[in-house]
Amino acid sequence: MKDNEYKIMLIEPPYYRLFKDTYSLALYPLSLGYLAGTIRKKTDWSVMAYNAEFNPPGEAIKIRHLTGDGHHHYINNLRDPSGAVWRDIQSTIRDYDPTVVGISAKSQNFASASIVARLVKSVSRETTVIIGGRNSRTHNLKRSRIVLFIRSTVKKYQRSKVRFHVPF
Ligand code: B12
Repeated sequence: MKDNEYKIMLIEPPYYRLFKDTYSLALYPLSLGYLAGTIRKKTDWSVMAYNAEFNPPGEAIKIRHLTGDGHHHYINNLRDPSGAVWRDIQSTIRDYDPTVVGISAKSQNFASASIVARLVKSVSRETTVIIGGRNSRTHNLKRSRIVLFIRSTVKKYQRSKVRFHVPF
């Protein structure tokens, strides 16, 4: 870790983008906005909110694609973490070089969130990974070696005054 330089990267994992690289969430993820705002207000950490579900130019999502070829793309992307979408995400993580990564997990993107966590660890094993969000508790994260819960992270980085309100 670099001296006195704490950086947190908040990631919205890809979901529709795994069906087709030009499918996109062309919106600022509200969860990351709230978290980034709180971190900026209460700490001196640098924060980057990274919407990995966004990849311009976007195009309208077609149900026919989601249930046809798109579904195969989705499955293949989950099976092969060396695909273009993952390489793009990995290089963004590498460029920012975060101390901590927070990943926002929902039911639909949980498998993707797990791959993103592994990508973080492939860039640097030193980086702490936190998974939070709507559905982070319904999966058995305790057994996962890549995940440290927010509580232990807050303890570890207590001097940075990071505080999150997560209902564990
Ligand atoms: C707005 C919304 C959308 C918007 C998003 C707009 C945007 N700019 O972000 C749109 C319309 C795009 C959308 C789409 C979808 N959505 Co939606 N959406 C919502 C909704 C109504 C609010 C989410 C929100 O922004 N809340 C406000 C933020 C501030 O709260 P939050 O996300 O919960 O985040 C807080 C905590 O969870 C936590 N947190 C979140 N991430 C992290 C990460 C870390 C590290 C930590 C520590 C904490 C943390 O801290 C945040 C701040 O307090 C919820 C229902 C709800 N009432 O929550 C459904 C919901 C999240 N959506 C859902 C679904 C299924 C979808 C779609 C798959 C629907 C579809 N079939 O297409 C798509 C997926 C899109 C995608 N690309 O991934 C489900 C997810 C199911 C689940 N339990 O996980 C929900 C819960 C609705 C439901 N009850 O079914 N959605």
